[in-house]
Amino acid sequence: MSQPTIESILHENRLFHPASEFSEKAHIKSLEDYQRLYEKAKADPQVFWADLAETELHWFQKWDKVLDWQPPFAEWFVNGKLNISYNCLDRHLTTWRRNKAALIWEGEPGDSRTLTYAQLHREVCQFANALKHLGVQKGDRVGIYMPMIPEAAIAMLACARIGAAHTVVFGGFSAEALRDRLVDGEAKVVVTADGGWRKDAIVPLKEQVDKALANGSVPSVSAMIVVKRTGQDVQMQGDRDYWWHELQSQVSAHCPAEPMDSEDLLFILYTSGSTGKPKGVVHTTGGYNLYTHITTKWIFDLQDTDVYWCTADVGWITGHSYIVYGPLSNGATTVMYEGAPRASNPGCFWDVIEKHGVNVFYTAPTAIRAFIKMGDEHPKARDLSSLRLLGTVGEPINPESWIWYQQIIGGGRCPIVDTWWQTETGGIMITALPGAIPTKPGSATLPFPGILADVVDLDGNSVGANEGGYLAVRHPWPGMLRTVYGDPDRFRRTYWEHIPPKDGQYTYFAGDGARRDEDGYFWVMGRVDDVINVAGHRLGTMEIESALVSHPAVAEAAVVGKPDELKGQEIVAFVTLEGTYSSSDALLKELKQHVVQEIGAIARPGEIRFADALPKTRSGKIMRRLLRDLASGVEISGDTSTLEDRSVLEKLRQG
Ligand code: 6R9
Repeated sequence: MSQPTIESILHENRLFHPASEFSEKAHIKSLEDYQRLYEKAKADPQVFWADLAETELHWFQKWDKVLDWQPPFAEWFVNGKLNISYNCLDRHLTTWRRNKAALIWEGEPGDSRTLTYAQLHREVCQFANALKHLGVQKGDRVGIYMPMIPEAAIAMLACARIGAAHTVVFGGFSAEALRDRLVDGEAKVVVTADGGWRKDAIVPLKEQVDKALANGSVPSVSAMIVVKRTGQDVQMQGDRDYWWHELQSQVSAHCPAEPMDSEDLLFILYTSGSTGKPKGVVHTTGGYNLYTHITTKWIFDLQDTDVYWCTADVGWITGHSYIVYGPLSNGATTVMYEGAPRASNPGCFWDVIEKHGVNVFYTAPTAIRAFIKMGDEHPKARDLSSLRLLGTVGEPINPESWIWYQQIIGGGRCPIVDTWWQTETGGIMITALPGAIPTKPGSATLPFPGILADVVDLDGNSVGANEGGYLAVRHPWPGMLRTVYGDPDRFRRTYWEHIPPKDGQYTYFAGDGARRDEDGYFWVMGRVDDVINVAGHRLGTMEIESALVSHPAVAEAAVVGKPDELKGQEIVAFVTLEGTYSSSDALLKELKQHVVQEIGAIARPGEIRFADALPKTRSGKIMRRLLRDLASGVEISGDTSTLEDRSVLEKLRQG
């Protein structure tokens, strides 16, 4: 008998076709075009990727071998030489793009800057020389702990230019979280700022780095570089700390890009497990450059006149792949915004879209739900007519939020790409191609060409249509993580052994529950760790939450299981309400009944708790394991360093 999988209970039947005006101009124009690409890639992945590597990137030296697969370790474009900073900058300088805006930046207080490709190139070359001046060499690691300012991207590109690996730590993480990551990555230099703006307050970044480095606790770090952003007082330590602008003024703007081996380390990015220390996800140069380049081009359908905006933070993989590397490799104009959705300015995102005429907009369900809660009057008061394409990432998007995004932000005319991927995958894996693939609200739709995604049971067998199971990938792809930094065993255990290898065939285990419908569309049902087992039925979180969110009173919902003597587990739902509703017993009953109506009695929450806010990670994912402990009345265990706002948990505790 095969292992238990996950049951699917919610069905969504709406289907949206791309408009023909959109498809005609798109890179991939029809479902047939997509299918042709998909079949070609499936028949011979190596030829598919090699053709793209040849036409889309600049190589100093061509590879000898496309893929060397010693499962679970992959090498792509073996012995090829390239530099991702060259592909993102230098190659555009000999074209008309030289004076095109590469980066448009908006600060939270309303200041802004635009850097052309020529200007960005100059800044990057100078900072690369500054790093060299401080002794950074090819193969070293550099920590980046920055607000969302252009210098964050400049520092990343400068590291890549000289062959130093960066490890970006989200600017909202604590000094302890920063220290752990710097120690694990053995960083030689840390780049930071005096402070950064976040939700109308200044985050004292330099002070946090001082704490992280106190008492020699990170022996590898010999220098810190500080950008003056907020102008607040900071303590510069004479033999260790340098001002960014002073270094920049002392060095030359000439710095050729170092030819890197395709498999040289590009960056480490830490992703938190629910327990234990964070994993340093390792990405290398050639495969990552190609994968982020081509996914950006086809999924965001970038045209040369587009202004493209991804609202992620550079401390998250989405910022790495889809603010910095993917867009710049394509010669696009990428917007970077320092602010976050906040009550003091409920129209902040829409202002940026109007001001810069943003055409392609990529954000997260958590932001969409926050804006729904703030009210339609804010987007409606702005001119959003420049938008032609919308994207979402980070969590499953509830169908009702999808519809709001499509109607209120997209004016009913913009396709939505719901992009499923992970830090580990480097780039987007399952998504619509906007001119080609019809969309269904809540489904990430189909795999990107070259990605052999599947839904399997724990023996590795594909499950049938509409049966729930585990999201998995059957063949290596160029953007995949290469290992966990310093811990190849953990890499093997975490990703390649949940589904036992069979006859030398390794299957990548993503840790998400999913189903494929009769059209082959993927529906992600949430993290496998969050599955709730009610009387033998294994239920994903996404569907029950979506049923709750489809009630007009509900802004956000998170469901978890709590131990129950009879049923094994009982469903507990945490719910935040739309602005105009308030909690009552009648509403509570109504919500339970609503879930029963939408998906059936099996999913009826035993308990519903109203909350002001839900605990989330810095990238906006709901941290259900904390709610699970709360609901079960046990001490909260596991890592909480990635929690965005501790007071949310405190409030929930006090009930
Ligand atoms: C890019 C990113 C990865 C996890 C992933 C899944 C969830 C991301 C999603 C989605 C449903 C989508 N996830 N995108 N779930 N639909 N479109 O978010 O990376 O921070 O590593 O998180 O996020 O659970 O496994 P990361």
